[in-house]
Amino acid sequence: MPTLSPSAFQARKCERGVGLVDQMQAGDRRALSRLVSIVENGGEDSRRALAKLYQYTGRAQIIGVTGPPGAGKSTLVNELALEFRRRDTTVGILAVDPTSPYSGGAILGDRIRMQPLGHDPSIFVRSMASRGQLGGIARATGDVVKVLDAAGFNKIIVETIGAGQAEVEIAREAHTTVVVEVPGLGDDVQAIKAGILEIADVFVVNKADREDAQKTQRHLQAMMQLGGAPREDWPVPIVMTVATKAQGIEAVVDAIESHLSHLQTTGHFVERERQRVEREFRSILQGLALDLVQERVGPEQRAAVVARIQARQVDPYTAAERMLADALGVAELK
Ligand SMILES: Nc1nc2c(ncn2[C@@H]2O[C@H](COP(=O)(O)OP(=O)(O)OP(=O)(O)O)[C@@H](O)[C@H]2O)c(=O)[nH]1
Ligand SMILES: [Mg+2]
Repeated sequence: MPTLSPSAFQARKCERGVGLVDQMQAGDRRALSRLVSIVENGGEDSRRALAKLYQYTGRAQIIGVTGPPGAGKSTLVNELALEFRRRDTTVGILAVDPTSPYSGGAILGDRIRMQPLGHDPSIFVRSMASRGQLGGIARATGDVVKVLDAAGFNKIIVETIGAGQAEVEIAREAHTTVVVEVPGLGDDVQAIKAGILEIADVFVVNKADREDAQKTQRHLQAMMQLGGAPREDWPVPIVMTVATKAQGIEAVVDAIESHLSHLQTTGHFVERERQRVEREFRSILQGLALDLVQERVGPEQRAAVVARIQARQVDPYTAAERMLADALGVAELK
């Protein structure tokens, strides 16, 4: 068998990624799964596939579902998906792995819990397996969302645990963020993370079958009143649910749909999209610049510069400018 040179091998793989986009557009589910994996792994294959499918994106409503561990997010997402299907809406679901990549328990848990959806071709479920490097998960999640968007799913639900920076970043990418709270996490206002108010478009108090659910609802109301005028003129609704009994689910879906119409009729939708596209373009530019430097400046040379910065022989601003200029083959950046 003739062996391919690394670059020819690379080229063939890329072509395959691009060909998969056509197959996916034609409704091929396996092509969709493969594309999701390619994009999750990142790199050149992923970039090419994304470049090809980008033209088909921008149609789905992206819904973030976040909240503390064990709040019932997956149970809720499962029910939301079923309700969307009853309304003839197709749904892609991404569960961002809340645990370390070594345990695998939560991933399996999510798969099993979401299994009833697995047989419906209008629902696609995927768990993001690994946290990867810092910030990597946010990048990978955004890219997989694009694949699902291009595949034509009307709603894309992304489940994350509302704690770290990556989750906040993912929430910023969503059109509508649902924050799930549960009763009994503590009675003081501090127990509900302050940052959560900034990202919530819909509050869900899940496990409303438990004592103190009303108290949690009152807390959220009080916090929002303290927060002043509603952001984007949207009064954030609080919906009580018992996800395990499918109670309150219709009200959550109604709230998600109302939020979308609100964004659209007020012009906030277009503005959010503009900000998102700009952020994304900037981060792609940054990534490319970094890749370029890493390709053209060897690791020893980069390490030497880091050592000189550490020894205060050069400042990092000047060093970065010089290194980028070197990589670009120009005498000076400005
Ligand atoms: N009593 C009660 N239990 C619920 C409710 N919703 C979910 N649960 C239970 O809470 C537990 C956690 O549910 P999950 O849906 O896995 O919660 P999660 O937020 O996705 O969990 P992580 O992804 O691990 O953070 C499960 O045992 C559910 O059966 C509810 O409304 N009431
Ligand atoms: Mg979960």
